Amino acid sequence: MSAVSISALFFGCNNDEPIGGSAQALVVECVDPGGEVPAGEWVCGEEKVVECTTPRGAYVATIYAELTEGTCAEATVTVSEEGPFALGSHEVLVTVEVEDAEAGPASLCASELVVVDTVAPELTDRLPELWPPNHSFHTITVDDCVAVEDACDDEVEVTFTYAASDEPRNDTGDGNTEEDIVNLGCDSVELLAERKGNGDARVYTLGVRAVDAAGNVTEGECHVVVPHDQGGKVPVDSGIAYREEAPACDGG
Ligand SMILES: [Ca+2]
Ligand SMILES: [Ca+2]
Ligand SMILES: [Ca+2]
Repeated sequence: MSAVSISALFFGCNNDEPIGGSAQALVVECVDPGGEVPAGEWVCGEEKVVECTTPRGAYVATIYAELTEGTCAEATVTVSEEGPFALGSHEVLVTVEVEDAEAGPASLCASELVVVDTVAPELTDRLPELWPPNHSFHTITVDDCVAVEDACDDEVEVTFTYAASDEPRNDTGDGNTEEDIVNLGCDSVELLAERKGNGDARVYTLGVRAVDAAGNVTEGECHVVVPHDQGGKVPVDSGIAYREEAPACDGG
């Protein structure tokens, strides 16, 4: 009559820190009174500014803290936070506890750590294709059109700024439609799958603007191609024939 529970087989693997050298906890190195700190290292009491390297912030390896009395051999120093340190300002405190002393841990020093993101997002054109050229509308989102990378922010805001075509609205050999770019919004647009039968492929150009949490902006563009045929002919961007502006977008 014994029931064996196997519900505990799943044990919390929710560690989503990047694997590798950058994901390390902040460690405090004790320095005897009057001792030397390696050049260029962060010393407790000084402010430090670091670049954000993951969506969780920055990792800092070591802070050096100099004792005011006693020796490191008989003291234990600890740091108030191990990181990662999110974008913004942090006060890092170092406390010291001396072996066999009556008193408990005492505050030794404090430093301000400022995590900044100075690098704008990177955009990569995904170059989606519309096929067949049967004069039907396709909804293209910013995600369909462009890939965004930012070391610090994994929720970069990306919006369309304009949409353009390298073929006129209505020309020879492209059917007889007047509206080829419709419902241009902040994050999607509808584009007509058509091209001139006597042309070199239609290339729609979509202006995109990416803004990360720190306010760094990248302006770029991506392209949606309606090939001339499926024979592998390289699509030619013949330059902008006309262009529609996107509405102003919040935060964009
Ligand atoms: Ca950034
Ligand atoms: Ca047309
Ligand atoms: Ca063309």
